Amino acid sequence: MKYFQHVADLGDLRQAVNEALEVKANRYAYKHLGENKTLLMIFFNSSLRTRLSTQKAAMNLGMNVIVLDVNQGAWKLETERGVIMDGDKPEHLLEAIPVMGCYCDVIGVRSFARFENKADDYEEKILSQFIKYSGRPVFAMETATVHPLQSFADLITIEEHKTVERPKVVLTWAPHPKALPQAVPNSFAEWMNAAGYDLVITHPHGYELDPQFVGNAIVEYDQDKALAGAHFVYAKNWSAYADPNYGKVLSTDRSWTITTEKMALTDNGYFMHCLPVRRNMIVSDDVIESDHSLVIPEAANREISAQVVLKRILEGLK
Ligand code: AN0
Ligand code: CP
Repeated sequence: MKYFQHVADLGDLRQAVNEALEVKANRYAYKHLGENKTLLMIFFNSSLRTRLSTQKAAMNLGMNVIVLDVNQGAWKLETERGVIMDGDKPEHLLEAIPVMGCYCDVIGVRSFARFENKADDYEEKILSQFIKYSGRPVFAMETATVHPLQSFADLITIEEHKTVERPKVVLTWAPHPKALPQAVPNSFAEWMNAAGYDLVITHPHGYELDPQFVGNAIVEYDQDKALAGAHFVYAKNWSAYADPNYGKVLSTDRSWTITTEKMALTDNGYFMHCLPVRRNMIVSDDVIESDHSLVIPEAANREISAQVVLKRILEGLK
């Protein structure tokens, strides 16, 4: 594997989940695979889980790791070609990327949607330049439109907890004070569709996601109806995708917050969220602290999803 952005990059998904469960049972079995190989993780945005879990995964494989926070200590980067660089940005991405490629064997990129230009975001302008100019395998650590390491970890978590072959999984929008990307819900929908689960997406009018990610999911605007009989409830806020409101907050309606009353509508369902989460906006204290909350197992599985991805990339280098 050379690039990791979409579920299809893994090939057979059943096989990938089995590989994840094997890695989880014996995570040091490949500790020589990454010897003398260097992972460079580039962060244009903040992170707790992605940074720690991906570094841990790389260390399990024997890799060396370099982490760069672009906004802390590096030169401020210009990303537009053709700009007269007489402003506050001393370096251009077009030099920075090949330079970064000189010092590593694999690159992970975190670069959120900027909400300045929908086409730039949905064409993955930043990630695609890393793919084009770094000369290295590149994987997404949440880019403008996707967060595949998270969705892979979520899939592993569901596989570990499901009690029926084809669970009902509900992706629900929940309120948040600031505009957040669509990357997490986009990928979650993509991966749940690929897994063949019974996927229902619920959100207020105006929060429709890009149809290429919604796929075969049922969209239900009544959250209570959507939650009925759910085995897994995946809450997440996102900003509007549809024009002319791209990147805007259209609602902060707290009747969409996941509470004990909402969870009572489900079939003894589990609560899921990628974290970080704002308590009592997205989810009540009681629900996130309940024995049916999977937020910590999901975070733990980030190490596993990253390790499978890095393992496959390293195998591709040989
Ligand atoms: C980010 C988001 O919603 O995409 C990262 C989630 C993993 N969340 C925030 O910026 C709070
Ligand atoms: N879930 C997730 O990716 O968390 P971080 O933003 O902390 O990496």
